[in-house]
Amino acid sequence: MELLKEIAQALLQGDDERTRALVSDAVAQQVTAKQILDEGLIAGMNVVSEQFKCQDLFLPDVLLAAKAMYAGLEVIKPLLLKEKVRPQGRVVIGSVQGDQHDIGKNLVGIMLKGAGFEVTDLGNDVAPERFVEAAKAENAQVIGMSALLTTTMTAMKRTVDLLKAQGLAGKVKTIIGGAPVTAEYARSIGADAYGYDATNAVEQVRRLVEPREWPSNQVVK
Ligand code: B1M
Repeated sequence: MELLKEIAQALLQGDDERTRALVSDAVAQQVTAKQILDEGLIAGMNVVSEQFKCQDLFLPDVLLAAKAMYAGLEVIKPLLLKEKVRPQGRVVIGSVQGDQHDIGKNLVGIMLKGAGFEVTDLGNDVAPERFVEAAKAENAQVIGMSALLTTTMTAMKRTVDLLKAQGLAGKVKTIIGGAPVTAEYARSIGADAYGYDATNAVEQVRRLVEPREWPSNQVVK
């Protein structure tokens, strides 16, 4: 759809005002929030990623693109939250230590809230100790960790290990995700689940909090 391509283009140009306006137009034209997200905003961010990788774009351009992404997200957030139902469980989320990327993590938070979960968002650069302390303080069933850098992924293992060391493995479940993260990696560090996108993260968290027993190392893609 032409309008979705225009949204991706506006994001690529780092034009937050135009992104916001085009996303509002799309909403007015009854395009679903999911389609706007997947085929407009995320599609645009994927092109940003490609161009950043081959140095056609530089860090300031990526920052502007992120700002435009947030402008668009602001418009569709109420729609993504609309189906909120009774509380399903409590989840603590954050981007792992050393990681400043928070767009994907925020999307996961929005989708979880939309699905009826109570979410405590610890922000970014979250140390393993903070994840574990917050899960205990909030009585959360699940810790959700996001990482976008291969260098920060290792902090996920440190959180899983810390839970084990405190005898909380299996009581507080873990789900991990982010561009460099895979189901295989989740399995290898003993995380309970892997989410390949924000919608899938909700499905996985639902599995984790279901009253029936799931094997603690179950990773389902
Ligand atoms: Co950076 N960055 N960045 N960046 N950045 C990447 C990740 C990179 C792949 C770009 C590239 O080279 N093509 C590369 C990483 C290379 C690597 O490690 N292999 C990179 C780099 C190198 C860096 C810096 C080191 C650059 C520098 O300073 N020289 C630096 C690091 C800063 C730090 O964190 N310490 C840096 C900085 C930045 C900005 C600040 C400019 C900005 C972030 C702004 C922000 O987040 N507020 C930024 C951006 C925007 C990107 C790219 C272009 C886009 C990321 C994004 O928001 N995507 C990114 C390229 C890429 O990812 N391919 C890149 C959209 C978002 C919706 O997708 O976050 O993947 P994503 O989330 C998805 C899924 O992964 C999943 O659901 C979401 C979709 O529904 N998901 C989960 C995410 N978390 C989940 C958790 C779950 C489940 C699913 O369960 C809990």
